[in-house]
Amino acid sequence: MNIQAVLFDLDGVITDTAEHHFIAWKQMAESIGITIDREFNESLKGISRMESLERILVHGGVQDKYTDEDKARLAQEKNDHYVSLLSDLTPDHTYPGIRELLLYLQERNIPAIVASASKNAPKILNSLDLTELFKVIVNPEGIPGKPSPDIFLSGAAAVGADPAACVGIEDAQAGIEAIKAAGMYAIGIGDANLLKQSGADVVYPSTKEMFESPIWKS
Ligand code: B16
Ligand code: MG
Repeated sequence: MNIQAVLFDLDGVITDTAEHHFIAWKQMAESIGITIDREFNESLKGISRMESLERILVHGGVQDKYTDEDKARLAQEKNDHYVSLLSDLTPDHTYPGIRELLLYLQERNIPAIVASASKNAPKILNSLDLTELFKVIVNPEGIPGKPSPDIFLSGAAAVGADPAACVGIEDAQAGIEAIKAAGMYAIGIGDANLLKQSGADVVYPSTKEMFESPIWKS
């Protein structure tokens, strides 16, 4: 495959912020009497902030109790807490093989793109000292979230790449579905059973094995 661009999910692929999201959502949920656990948190991976809040309200059986204004305030509270937890993030928190893969792509003039649902992506990339290695960071504002293909299609369009010649990398089922709906080759990171169900073309247990894969040389 002659790769024209590589699109990276952020949370769960470039670094591990799922735990930070979990701590912040758990505290917000508890403040309105809802308990969430790590298993439930799995269903929030790759899902936008407001959609995550909706899922938590449904989980607590209170989806009709809050106005749009209340929801905006709850999401803001969660995000303020989440951002405060991110202050300990350093380049050492980058997953193994990611910086090496980005340098490898840069040497070959293959654009690397961030296709994340997170509005905090620019902040996180700065903390990891990775901003310069990406050609484009897709702004998810106003774009339909994963599993819709839009975030990935928008990233490919920004560098004029043919989606069929793009590779997408994701840790979440919704993200793999989005990559496949965009017509791209999908690399999953994590649970092979789960991610293959969503259509992943290949799955690696971690980013370390992904970087060592012959896939980049083909
Ligand atoms: P924010 P990804 C996603 O990032 C996270 O997996 C998901 O848990 C989070 O709710 C979403 O970003 C929005 O993040 O609240 O920072 O805008 O996996 O698409 O990189
Ligand atoms: Mg992710």
